Amino acid sequence: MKVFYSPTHRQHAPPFEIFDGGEKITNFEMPERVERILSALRAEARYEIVPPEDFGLGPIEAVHDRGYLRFLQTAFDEWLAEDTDYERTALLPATFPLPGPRGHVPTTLLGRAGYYMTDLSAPIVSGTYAAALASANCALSGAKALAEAKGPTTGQKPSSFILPPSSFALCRPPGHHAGRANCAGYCYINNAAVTAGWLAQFGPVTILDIDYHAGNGTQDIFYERADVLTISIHADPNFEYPYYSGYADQTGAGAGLGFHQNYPLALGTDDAAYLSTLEKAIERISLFQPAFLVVSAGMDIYGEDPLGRIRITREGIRQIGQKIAALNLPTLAVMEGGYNNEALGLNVCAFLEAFHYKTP
Ligand code: OKP
Ligand code: ZN
Repeated sequence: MKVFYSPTHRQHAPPFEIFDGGEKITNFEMPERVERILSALRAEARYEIVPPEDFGLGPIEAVHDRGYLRFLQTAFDEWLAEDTDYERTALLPATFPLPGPRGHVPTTLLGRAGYYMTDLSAPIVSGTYAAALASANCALSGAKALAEAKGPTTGQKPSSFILPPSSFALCRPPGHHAGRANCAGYCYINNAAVTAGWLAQFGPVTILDIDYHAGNGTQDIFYERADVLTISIHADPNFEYPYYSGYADQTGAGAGLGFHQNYPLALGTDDAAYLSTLEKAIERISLFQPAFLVVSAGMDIYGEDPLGRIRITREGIRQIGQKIAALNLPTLAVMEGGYNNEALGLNVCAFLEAFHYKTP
């Protein structure tokens, strides 16, 4: 299986995040995460680690607001250019707009920071934009590998393979909390959404988000679209971040009504309860009959995750992978969260196990 990875992620290493209650802590979303995954994958011969191709801004601008992307690109340097004497390592806003009409985008840096940054867990540092672009390119490269293997014009599966093609994008920073015009929760560019938007030119796409946290950015981006079915299984937002999105009654709007589905989970959910929820999600996907599946693969569902509060075991993660692979769709897994660095590599390997391309 091809794994798309770029060392550019290391340029994004925020020195802190502001946690619950305002505590300033070491950022959970650190470079070590993907370096650990990479070494676990390298230990198994069946993973081929390859660098991403550069897709340019086209596919990113197809799902993100241009003003927002421009802000991501220039905010840190603009900040450094300002004449102030306090230490500037990671940009965060201190003001936020109320929901409602967002007509005015302020021209000042701090005005735009509050406008485009919706919480305190997505600080912008000097290398954030470069790392976020490389991360999106990893996902797009993984998608291109699927589209090529599947044959974009005929839509036929290559007959010489037992399983449909699959690939893994070792993305960092993650993406599923990034909305059309905002960063949040360690996410800046929505890698899965960019990729699904790009794949949608070849046929209907499903994004299945199994990260512990609701994929609110993905929900936002495709909420009114019927060609991309978005599904998220996650901790109930009533008690967990991102709090305001991910509820079961949020099912899409306009042309997209019925094409978004949330499956909130109770505190302490175990393997059996999780797997029966996953069955329902899989039934919904089968009904939709997508040409491609993009999995937002967060490993923070793991019982020993420092941010997660459900109790999925590594064996459970393996079974989740098996059930998803049994859909028999060309599948791109995109890395999202997962913060138990010691366990992360083996958890990813367990998830990917059932997706291996088998030639007869
Ligand atoms: C990103 B991903 C809540 C603090 C929230 C942000 C979490 C972002 C998770 N106790 N901090 O979905 O893994
Ligand atoms: Zn998460």
